[in-house]
Amino acid sequence: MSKIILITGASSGFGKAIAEKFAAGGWNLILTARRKEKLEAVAKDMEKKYGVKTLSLIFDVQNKEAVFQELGNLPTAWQAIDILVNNAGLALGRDSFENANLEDWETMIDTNVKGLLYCSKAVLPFLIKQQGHIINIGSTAGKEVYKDGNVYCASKHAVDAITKAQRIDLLQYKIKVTSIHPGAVETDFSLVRFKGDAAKASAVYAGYEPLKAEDIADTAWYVANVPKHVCINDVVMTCVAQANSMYLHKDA
Ligand code: NDP
Ligand code: 8X3
Repeated sequence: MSKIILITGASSGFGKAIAEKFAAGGWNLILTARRKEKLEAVAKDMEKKYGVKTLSLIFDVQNKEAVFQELGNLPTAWQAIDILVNNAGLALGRDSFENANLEDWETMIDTNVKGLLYCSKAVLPFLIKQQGHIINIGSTAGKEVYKDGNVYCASKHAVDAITKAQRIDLLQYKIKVTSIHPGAVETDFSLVRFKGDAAKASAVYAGYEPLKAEDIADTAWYVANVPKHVCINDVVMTCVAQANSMYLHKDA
């Protein structure tokens, strides 16, 4: 029987690339996001290209009731989840502490931190049965704080801490817990961060070759396919132009 991966935030970027990587490997997919049309297009494409089964669930990870309703009551055939990828997340704004918008802060905390907690908790009974694997998508922003990154960085530091806590608390169930912390990757991330300002978003990736969503998918595939007794705890990955959150070399 095919394995099952549940990927949050699968309508674009890393989530979509991870869906394709695992579908190509024959895995069935549970895909979640808020944008129904985009998510269902990804699901259809995966079914058509790779002949895998998909289940698309439309909800906002910030909505506790919706998360538990959708993930806590999965159809029986979809409950045997082998991997949960907590990927749904975003940055909003890049402003100094005194200028930053409170609603942006709340949305980042509610999505990146509380959403990840709700999704993990909702599917934990299934993961325990399956001796499954949780892969949390952090960021280099979760390793070092950078100027004007305040609450986005804090939310990703929380992802790092939650990953460590899950690994400790879930040892008894033989659940693997891995975090992947990428540096700059060209996706819709900056477009969302800068609220649709395409010029500002593309400037983030100018003058160097950033990572691609497929690089993150390859890493997720790697950490998911090591031998049963091995758990990759923590992966920090950047493009060659980047050393960490602070040091990025752009060609003139
Ligand atoms: P994208 O904007 O392309 O993808 C974000 C995904 O998250 C979308 O599928 C979006 O779906 C989903 N999402 C966002 N908010 C919610 C919500 N409230 N409820 C449900 N789904 C939600 O960006 P990336 O692929 O780049 O980002 C994926 C993850 O990677 C994020 O956690 C981000 O912080 C992290 N990251 C990104 C880096 C980068 O440079 N790109 C580097 C390091 C980490 P929808 O809008 O349809 O709900
Ligand atoms: C996304 C990468 O550098 O914008 O997490 O924080 S960065």
